[in-house]
Amino acid sequence: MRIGIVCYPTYGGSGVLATELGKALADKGHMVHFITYQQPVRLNAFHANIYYHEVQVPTYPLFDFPPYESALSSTMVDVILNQHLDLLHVHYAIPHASTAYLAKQIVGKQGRVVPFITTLHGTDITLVGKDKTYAPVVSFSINESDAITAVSNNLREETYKSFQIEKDIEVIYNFVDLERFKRRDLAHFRQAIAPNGEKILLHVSNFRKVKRVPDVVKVFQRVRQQLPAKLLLVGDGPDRPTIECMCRELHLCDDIRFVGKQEQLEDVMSISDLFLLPSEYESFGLAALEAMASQVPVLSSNAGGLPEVNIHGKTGFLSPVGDVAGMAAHAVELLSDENKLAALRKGALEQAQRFHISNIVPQYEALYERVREKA
Ligand code: GMT
Repeated sequence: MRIGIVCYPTYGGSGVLATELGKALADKGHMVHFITYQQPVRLNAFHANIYYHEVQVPTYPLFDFPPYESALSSTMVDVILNQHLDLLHVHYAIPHASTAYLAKQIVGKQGRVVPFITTLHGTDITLVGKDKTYAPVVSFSINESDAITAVSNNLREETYKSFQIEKDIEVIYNFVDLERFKRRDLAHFRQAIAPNGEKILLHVSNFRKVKRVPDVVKVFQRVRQQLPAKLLLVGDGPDRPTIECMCRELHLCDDIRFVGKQEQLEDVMSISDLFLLPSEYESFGLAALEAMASQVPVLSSNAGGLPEVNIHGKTGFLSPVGDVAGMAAHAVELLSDENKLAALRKGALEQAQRFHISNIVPQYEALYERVREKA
């Protein structure tokens, strides 16, 4: 098939998922056309079946806000017509679903029928999409999608609660490439981070409020009082300056490393003992899944779809949002007992296998076939 993928090209989970999906589809022989304003971060190697179309947004003195949506719709139209796309798959409803709707109408006038699939990822529904400034457009464009998917049962339910959706929303979970996120022995790397055999805790995010990164530091502070440990903070975002201040105030600078945005996430995962994800909300928690694939047990909140991924007592532990003391107690319990840690590491890998890329990508392909037949 000739598939157009529209996503945010940045480090966020929706862009990562969309890019990995496009790469997997290309490996299976489909022609994949990415349509974004920047090269997606994980689209970092040549592939004969992958094309990248950059959305150009011309500026003009009249525009306080250059009309990105119009530029995106026009680029979609151009790619649909010139690359003979069979369908569009847009990731993150805002503004991709409404721009796809517009592109579909435009090519329809020229006799081309191109269905579009909208995948809901999380904050496009639970945070931004709900905002009354966007809600009518989000609701309309989801309903106009030829198929809708959500990345967890929780997100599916949240979407039905927040919007008047008249269509079926199919759950297709996030996935992980177990070959890539395979735990490897990187003793030299581990030695560089934890030279005295300290335990390594890890957090990966975009440092937004919804991630509750201050909770990560508070949990680490409690753990550090009990045993020698290091904390790796991967990613970057608006809360990072606050977190840096917090580390200084708590005199934890020697034990906390900010490693910024990392492309070789699998290496960082391979040297870690525990993954912390105390989010206020998480539709799925792709980073937690990647940690589990690397045999890193997860201590997370029980918000949103996290209980569908992180199984309490098997792959890690769940705690109520903000329960820093509970999370720290679980961390100390695990890090002080090698047998328990080993059992959870095994459980984490077993659970990750359920979400193996080879189980999930065919679900998207089957959906594409159904949508194409109906169009
Ligand atoms: O986590 C973020 O803030 C990024 C966000 C995105 O849309 O890029 O991630 C969302 O989509 C991921 C992929 O489907 C999910 O695994 C994340 O749980 C979800 N984030 C939230 O719901 C907060």
